[in-house]
Amino acid sequence: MRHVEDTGFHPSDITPESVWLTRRQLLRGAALAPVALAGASSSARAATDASPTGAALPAEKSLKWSTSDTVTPWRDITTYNNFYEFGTGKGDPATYAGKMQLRPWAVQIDGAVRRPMTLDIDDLRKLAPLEERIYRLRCVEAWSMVIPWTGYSLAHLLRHVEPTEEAKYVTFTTVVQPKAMPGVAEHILDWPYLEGLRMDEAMHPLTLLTFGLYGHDLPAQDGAPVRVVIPWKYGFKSGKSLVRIHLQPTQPTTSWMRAAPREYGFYANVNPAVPHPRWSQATERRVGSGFFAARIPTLPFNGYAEEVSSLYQGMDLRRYF
Ligand SMILES: Nc1nc2c(c(=O)[nH]1)N[C@H]1C(S)=C(S)[C@@H](COP(=O)(O)O)O[C@H]1N2
Ligand SMILES: [Mo]
Repeated sequence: MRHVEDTGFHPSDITPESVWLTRRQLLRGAALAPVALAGASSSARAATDASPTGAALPAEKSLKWSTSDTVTPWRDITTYNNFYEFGTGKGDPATYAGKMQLRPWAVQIDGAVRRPMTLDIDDLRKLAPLEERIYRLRCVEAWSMVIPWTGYSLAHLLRHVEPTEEAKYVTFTTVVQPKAMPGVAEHILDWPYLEGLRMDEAMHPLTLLTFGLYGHDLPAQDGAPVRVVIPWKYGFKSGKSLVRIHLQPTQPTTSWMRAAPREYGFYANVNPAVPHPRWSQATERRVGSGFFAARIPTLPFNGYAEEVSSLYQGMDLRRYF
């Protein structure tokens, strides 16, 4: 699949991850192997709780950046996840992620910077004041949530390492812990999970380096101890459990681009105008509002057009999907 030339964009090429995976698994002639549910830790058990668990993470509430949409319940945010290192089922991350090793944890920031460094997670967290911001997250599979995230703008960290003129793109590398992650043995994607942004996207104040949700530490299944959240893009851009942030002159090839280049582009801006042949991208289902609840219209840039559309002025967003 990865040798297929990218001949440009066709609306019919956009396939939700689940459909694409089914096809890929059929091609491989194998379903995902069942994995024993041994030793699920307290963190995994906590995922079934109705209210927040884990260490409190005090933060200033941000009115400026927050949406007023009804917030998705904690239980849904922590039990309905995509984190393929733990398997492709929505419940797999909550079941298995408790085995993840979260300390010690360091994040390396390097590449086109004057001050490359490796920061311990506890120092990284203190680099800038924490804010709670309520952002939407919309998966390419057309489900969405409204989540009170805690973090600070990634721009604080990027300025701290002093990017050089060569820094045009950012690559996010996420952790691989084969013993804790049953999905890693399955070649669902090329691990580690890689994502990326253009430098101006990474510097946009909405791009959040995220340490918590609901005022508590991120549960492992939501990307502990640190992830990125880019609210105007499809959820797959939001890499979880980051270990490296690399600045570079060229556009990175992300894991999803490598897996299915005609289906997953680098930009992945939420765009209701581009339909899928079997279902529209124009609406979404809010997780937690009931499976049969009315679908709601998806907004361009996931509702953040006012803040970010200027980043793409003059670009053909059908070509750069
Ligand atoms: N490392 C890693 N990060 C990841 C993924 C993944 O499989 N592995 N899935 C992505 C996808 S497709 C989505 S929709 C969001 C889901 O985030 P949530 O489970 O916190 O809602 O995480 C993204 N980050
Ligand atoms: Mo997703």
